[in-house]
Amino acid sequence: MPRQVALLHDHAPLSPAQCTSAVVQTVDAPLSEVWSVVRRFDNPLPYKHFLKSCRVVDGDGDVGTVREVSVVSGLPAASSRERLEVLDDEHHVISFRIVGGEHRLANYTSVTTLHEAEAGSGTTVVVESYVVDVPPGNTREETRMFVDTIVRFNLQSLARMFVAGGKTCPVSR
Ligand code: A8S
Repeated sequence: MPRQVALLHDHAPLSPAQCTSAVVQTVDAPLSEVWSVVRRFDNPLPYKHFLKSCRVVDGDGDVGTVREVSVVSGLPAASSRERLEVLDDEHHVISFRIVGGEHRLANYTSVTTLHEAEAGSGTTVVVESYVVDVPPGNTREETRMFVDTIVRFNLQSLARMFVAGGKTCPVSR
């Protein structure tokens, strides 16, 4: 990872009660197209399939905007209230922080950055990192595995939006 990118995803200093990780996903589409999806803090449902609904409760999509999302059943969560912390259209950086809701991920902050795989390649590299408190009764490893799974699932869904004419592939076979 280039130094500039690594710095954006450096969540140190970390307390023993926190954990951090990052997921990297390539997307077979130009950066501008991927950014137009990722930058929409008010509309995460197209690629975050664990979410059932999203409602903006404050703001107009700029930094400071707060959204309330509800989560599909089967997860140890019902809802989350999230605040947009960074939206940088020039450097393709978006970051949000969880400020409330019914779930186990206290003090969650994520940073997502987009990069051109190679100049003019038409392929985008998405890097998403996070830091979160380790919930009571869980280990760091358990927490990392749980959150990595959600983030990886989201980024894989994002990548699938851009294959086969923009349609998500069916899961059945
Ligand atoms: C995101 C990332 C995460 C979302 C998690 C990790 C969450 O929406 C889900 C389950 C939970 O237990 C926590 O970018 C929470 O959305 C799907 C409700 C926050």
